[in-house]
Amino acid sequence: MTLEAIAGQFSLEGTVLSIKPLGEGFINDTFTIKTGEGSPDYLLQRKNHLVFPDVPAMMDNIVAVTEHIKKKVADPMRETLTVVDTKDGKHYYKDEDGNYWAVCVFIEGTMSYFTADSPALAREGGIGIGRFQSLLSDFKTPLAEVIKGFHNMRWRFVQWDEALKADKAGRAASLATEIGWIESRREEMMKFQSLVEDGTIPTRVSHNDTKISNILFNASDRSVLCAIDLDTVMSSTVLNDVGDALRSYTNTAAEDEPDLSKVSMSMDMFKAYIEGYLSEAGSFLTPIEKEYLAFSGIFITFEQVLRFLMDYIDGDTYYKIKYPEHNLVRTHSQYSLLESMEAQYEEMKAFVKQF
Ligand code: GN1
Ligand code: MG
Repeated sequence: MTLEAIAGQFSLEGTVLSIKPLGEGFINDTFTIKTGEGSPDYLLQRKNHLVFPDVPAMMDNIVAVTEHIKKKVADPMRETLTVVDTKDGKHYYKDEDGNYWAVCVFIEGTMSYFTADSPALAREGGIGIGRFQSLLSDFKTPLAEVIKGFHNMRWRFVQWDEALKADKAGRAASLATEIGWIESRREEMMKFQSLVEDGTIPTRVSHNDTKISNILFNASDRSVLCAIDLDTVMSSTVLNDVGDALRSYTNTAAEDEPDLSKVSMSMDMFKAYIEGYLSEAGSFLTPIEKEYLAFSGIFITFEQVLRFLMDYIDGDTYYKIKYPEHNLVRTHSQYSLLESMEAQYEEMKAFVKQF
């Protein structure tokens, strides 16, 4: 089926002029649909149903959450995503090959970034996620768990142990050092997981994939507009959002930078992100959540090292790769970031304490 025919399934305004690939998502394939003057442009996505086993439930989550946000903001068409239904009223289209497709309105006058180039941008990013969580703090509808145990370290270690045992690509023997990075931190990470499981750290609606490229900024003044890529919106802890954002905004290099001397955690970016975040979220966070803000960056960066390494061990089945060793390079790069965070942990904690 052509992209034009797929786009034709949705209730679009205007005439489709072109459909072109966009962006660098690791999971889904994204296209921009341009229409004529006077009608909006759109984003068309093929949702990866190997990663998201229940796309209809995921789309229900996204619609529920965005409708909730729309009721509260000044400009509902810009301050969150707008899902466009198919002509027969579904939030997705399933094609003849079993692929799932979804469309949302393209928001004009916005920018997105792959790395934070200034503390001001990091501060805005923090405001964006703090506001997102705050807008959803009274959201009561149960949300589907779109990916089982997404940031659940107990489950990640179950997968990890299985991956090592299966050793599908025959790579484990050559990875003793990297495997050691994971094992030496298992206990520390599980300790945090226990606090989530016993309710010490509360569960709230969170985004779960808050890297900077998943946030839109206004092109005019680089102020934050909204969080996009809502595929992983679920109940988890807000610390997962902060942690994943810290992993992204504070990194002085790209996530897959092969030159490890370029990779480190920027304390300036950390401070700016936390300041922005707490200006919105400070009012609803519990003291224990605040206490773990600095650790959240370490937790999610560790998880990312584990996930990239596990995918390499599995034979590169989850993340899209651009070259054969890509997942291993990502593993090393994220591990350098993790070590840099660990080295600056006391300073991070001391900064958060002032709030
Ligand atoms: C994926 O979907 P995307 O590209 O925004 C992944 C995140 C990882 C990220 C690493 C559903 O994000 O969890 O942190 O890659 N999303 C999923 O860049 O696994
Ligand atoms: Mg995503």
